[in-house]
This record gives sequence, C-alpha cells and structure tokens, in this order.
Amino acid sequence: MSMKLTSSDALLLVDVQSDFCPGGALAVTDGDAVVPVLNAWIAAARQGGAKVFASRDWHPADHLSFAERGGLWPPHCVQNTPGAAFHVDLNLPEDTVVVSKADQADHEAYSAFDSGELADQLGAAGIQRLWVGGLATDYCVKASVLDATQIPGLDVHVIVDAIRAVDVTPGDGKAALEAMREAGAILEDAAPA
Ligand code: VGL
Ligand code: ZN
Repeated sequence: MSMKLTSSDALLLVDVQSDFCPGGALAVTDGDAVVPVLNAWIAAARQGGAKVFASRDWHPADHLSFAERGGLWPPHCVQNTPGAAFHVDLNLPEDTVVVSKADQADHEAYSAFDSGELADQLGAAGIQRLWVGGLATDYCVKASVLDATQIPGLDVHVIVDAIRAVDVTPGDGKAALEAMREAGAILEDAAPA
C-alpha cells in the first residue's frame, strides 16, 4: 500500500541529528537508516503540499540530562555544535518548521510538544493526520507521539521503518512501540506515494 499526503497532513521528523547517528555522542544503532526512508516521506510531503516539521534536541552545555550534572546521558546535541545539526543527508525543505526543545539548562523535554507551540501550529494549519519518524523510538519519538495522541481530532501515524531505539535496556524500543499503539497511534508500514 502506498500513501498520498495532502495539505491536511504533516510530517514530524524527530531529532534526526548527527549526535544520534553512528559516530555521534549518543549514537543510536543504525540511527542513520531513518534518513533515506524519511527523505521519501519528505518528497511525498512536498508533492502533496503537506507541512514538514523537524524537532531538534537543543541543549545548553550545562543541561541537567548530562552525566556531569547527574543525568542519564553523555553531553549531546549542544546548541550550535556540529553534533546538534540535522543529518547532512536529510533533505529538509526550505520551509521546514524547526522545533527546538530542551533548550533550558534545568528542564528536560523529550517531547516536541513540550512548549505547546507545535500543537498550536498544527491546529492553525488544520492538520488532521500527523506522520512521525526519527530518533529515538524509546525517548523523543515515544514522548512526542504520546503527546500527539492527546490532541483532539488528530490521527497519529508512526512510520515504523523510520524510527530506531536507544535500547538502554533491550526491549525498550519494542515496549515503546506497544505504548504508542495502546495510546491510539497507528503503527504504519505503508510507503509514501
Ligand atoms: C533523546 C536521549 C536524550 C531523543 C534526547 O531525542 O530521543 N534521547 N536526549
Ligand atoms: Zn537530549
């Protein structure tokens, strides 16, 4: 089955940043494998007049999630560093709306909906279906998808072959998929048209 996008669709690319890809500070196994899949969805979005949103983890150098402050993670996605850049092969359209998150030192935000701006923008654009892919399945994709399922009238589709998990504990990615499905998200296997 293939999927046509229209102007009431939006694509949300979650944190497709160098630090989450092989060679990066917080590399997700096979993280860069999402890029060609998402490029096909971006092409379909452009063709159908769908909006493209790209979230980015955008931490100050002293973010509370970093190990030196007792957090879970090595320093990653520090604002204005190469590791925080979107993957070079991701074909972001010029009119992509960039959603920065977790940009305050003392606040963690895994969800692209944390500030409330993204939900407002989807509402203002009359978006009825949201297609989500990116990194990582068990953190920012999951948190963003769970928030999206709370928005009335929005159908949320997770592009299963366009996400990869950190899997701090084996099985985390699988459990995240199940949690997203239980929250009402549709786990989508279709290719874009
Ligand atoms: C993420 C861990 C730490 C993510 C962000 O984008 O999934 N994971 N910060
Ligand atoms: Zn982070």
